[in-house]
Amino acid sequence: MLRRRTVLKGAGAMAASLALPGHGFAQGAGVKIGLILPMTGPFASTGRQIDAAVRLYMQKNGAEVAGRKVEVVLKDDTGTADVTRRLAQELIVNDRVNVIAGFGLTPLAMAVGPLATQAKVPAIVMAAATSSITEASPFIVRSSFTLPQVTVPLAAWGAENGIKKVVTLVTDYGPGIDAEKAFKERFTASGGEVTAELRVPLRNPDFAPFLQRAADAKPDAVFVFVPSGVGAQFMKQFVERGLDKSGIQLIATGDVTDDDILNEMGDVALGTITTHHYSAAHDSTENRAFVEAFRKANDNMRPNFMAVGGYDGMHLIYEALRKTGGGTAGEGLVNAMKGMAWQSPRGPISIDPQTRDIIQNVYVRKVERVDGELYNVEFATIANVKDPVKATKS
Ligand code: VNL
Repeated sequence: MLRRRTVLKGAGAMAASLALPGHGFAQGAGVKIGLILPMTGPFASTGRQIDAAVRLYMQKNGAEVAGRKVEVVLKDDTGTADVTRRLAQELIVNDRVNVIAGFGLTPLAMAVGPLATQAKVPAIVMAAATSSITEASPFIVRSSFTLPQVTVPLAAWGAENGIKKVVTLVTDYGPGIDAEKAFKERFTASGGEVTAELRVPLRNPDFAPFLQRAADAKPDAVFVFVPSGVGAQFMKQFVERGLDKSGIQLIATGDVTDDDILNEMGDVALGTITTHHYSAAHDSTENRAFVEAFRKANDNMRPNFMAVGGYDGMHLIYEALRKTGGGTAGEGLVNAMKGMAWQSPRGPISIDPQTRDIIQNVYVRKVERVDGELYNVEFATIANVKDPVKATKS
C-alpha cells in the first residue's frame, strides 16, 4: 500500500514536471540518457559490459549529435527491481533525462514499463530478453534479443542432427520459461521428445540436484539456459556430476557460453553447440574493429552479447536524434527508431516497426580453441529472425 502511494505521488510529480514549458526542446541544451544497470551484485558483469560498450560508442561517435551534447547518467540498480523503478523515476523527474536505457534482467525492465508510458520517455532495453517485455510499454524499444528468437533455431538444429530425447534445464523466471517453451514447441514439432523440464532458482542456484536428475533420465542431450555470468558455475557442476563423460550432449543458448566467462570454463566447454545472435569471433570487418577497440579501452576485456546490445542501443538513440533533428519528444524518438536498419558488429539488424523488437541473424556455433583461447565459432546462419512469439500473435 505504502509503495503504491509513493509511486502514484511520483507519477503526479512527473506529469507536473513534464508540463513545464521547454521540456527537452531548449536549443543547444544537452540530451540526457539515464543508464540503469546492475553494476554490483550477482549480475554486475552485465552492467560492466554494457557500460563499457556505451562509453566506447561515445568515444567513437563523439558526445554530440544533431548539434546537442549527449550526457549519460549511470545508476546502479544492483539487479533489484524496486531500485530500478525508483532510479528511473528519479532520473525522469529530477534529472529530466530524455531517454532511459540499460535493464540487465527481465524483472528490472518490466518495472519501468508503466513509468515510460506515463512520462512518454523512450526506454531502450539493452539486455533483458523475455519476449513480452516490449509489450509492457509502447515506449520500449529493444536492442538485445529474445530467448524464443535464439532458441527455436537450436531446437531445429537438434532435431536435424540426430537428437531425439532432451531434458531441458532453465533458470526459473521469464527468459528461462520462454526458452523452455520455445524449445519444446519446435523440437516436438519435428518429432523430438522432451522427457523432463527442470527449473533452477534465479538466486543462488545449486545445479547439482537438477544435473543428477538430468543424468538419471539418460537423454541424448540436455538443453540449457542460464543468464549471463552464471554459465561458469553451471559448467563446473556439470563436470563435478560427471555429465561431461556421460555421453549426454550439452546444447544451450549462447548465454551459457557467454564470451565474458568462456575462457575460464576450460576444455570442458569444447564442442558445446549453442545458438545466439553475437559471438566475439563473428567474422566481419565491423566486429573485428569493435572487438579490438573494446579490448583496447577495457584492459583487454572481451565483449559479450550484452556489450553489443549496449553498443547498438546507443546507435538507436543517436540515429533517432539525428532523424528528429535533435528533438527529444518521446513519441518522435520511438517513431524514428521503428524500422531503423544498420550493420551491427553482430551482423545486419533492424527494429521491427510493429513490435519495436529487434530482427537479427541467429548463428549456430561450436566452442573451439582459436589461437589459444576458447571461442563460440559460428558455422551456420539463420537470417533475419523475428521474435517468433510475437510473429505468431500478429
Ligand atoms: C536475461 C536474459 C538476463 C538473458 C540475462 O543475463 C540473459 C533476462 C543477465 O531477461 O533477465 O543472459
